[in-house]
Amino acid sequence: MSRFLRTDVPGLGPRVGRIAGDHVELLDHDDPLRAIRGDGSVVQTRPLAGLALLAPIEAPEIWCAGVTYERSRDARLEEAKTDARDVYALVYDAERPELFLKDARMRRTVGPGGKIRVRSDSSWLVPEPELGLVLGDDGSPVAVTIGNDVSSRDIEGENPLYIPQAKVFAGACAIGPVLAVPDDWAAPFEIRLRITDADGELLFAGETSTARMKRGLHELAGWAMRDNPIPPGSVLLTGTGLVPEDDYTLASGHVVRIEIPGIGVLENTVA
Ligand code: DO4
Ligand code: MG
Repeated sequence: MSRFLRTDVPGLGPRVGRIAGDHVELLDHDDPLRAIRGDGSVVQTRPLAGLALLAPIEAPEIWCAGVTYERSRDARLEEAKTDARDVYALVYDAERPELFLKDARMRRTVGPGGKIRVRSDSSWLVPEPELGLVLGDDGSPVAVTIGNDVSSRDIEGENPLYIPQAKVFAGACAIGPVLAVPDDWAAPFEIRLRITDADGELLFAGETSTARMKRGLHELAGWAMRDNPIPPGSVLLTGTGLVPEDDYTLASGHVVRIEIPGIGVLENTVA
C-alpha cells in the first residue's frame, strides 16, 4: 500500500509526503490527491519517526454512513428511547444506506494528536472507530484513512431527529494519521479500538473487521455521490462496528487509540 502524510515544513508550510520505508519524501505541494496520482517533485527527505503530522487531507466535506454493522444496529436499538427504534432495523436491511454530513471545511475535525471534544449537554458520548474513504475527482474512493465519528448516544437515543446534534459539534471528528492507497480494494481491514484514562488505565478494548460490514465500500461511495456534488478530497466514514459497554462515556483526558493495520494509529485525547 502506498501511504501519504501531511506535515508542516519550516519555511515552506504544509506539504504532502510520500512514505518510503522509515523516511518521508516531502513533495513541492500540499495536495494529497495530486500526490496519489504521482504528481510532484521531492523537495526534502526526512525520517518518519518524530514527524509532527497534520490531518492527512483538508477534507472539504466529511460524510458518514451509519448502521452498516450489526453491532451498530443493536447499539442503536438499545439506546433508543422512542417508538421510532424500528428506523435502525429498517435502515440496516434497506437498499439505501443512512448517510449524514459530519463536517465541512474541517471546522469540527482534528488530525492525529488533536483534541477531540464532548458536548456540554450530553452525558453519554463514545468514539466510533471507522474506515474512511477519500473520494477522488469522479467520486470513487482513491485512498483510505482512519476516522473517529465521536457521537452522543443519549441525544440520538432521545429522538433520531436529533442525529445532527448527536453527531455534529466542535471536536466531534478526527481523521488520520495517513492516507493509504490499497493494493486490493476487496481485502478487509482490521479495526482496533483502545480507550485509556489520563493515568493510562484501560477502559475499553475491542476489535472488528470491515469484513463484518453489511455494505461495500464502493456501494457506500456511490450512494453518497448520487445526485450530490461532494467535492474531491472529501472523506466518507463507513460506520462503526465497535461500541464500548453502555456504562462508558468519554471524559476529559481519555485517550482514544484507533489502529487499522496498513494505515496506522490515530490517537486523540479528549479536551
Ligand atoms: O444512526 C446513527 C448513526 C450510527 C453511526 O454513526 C454508525 O453506525 O457508525
Ligand atoms: Mg458512526
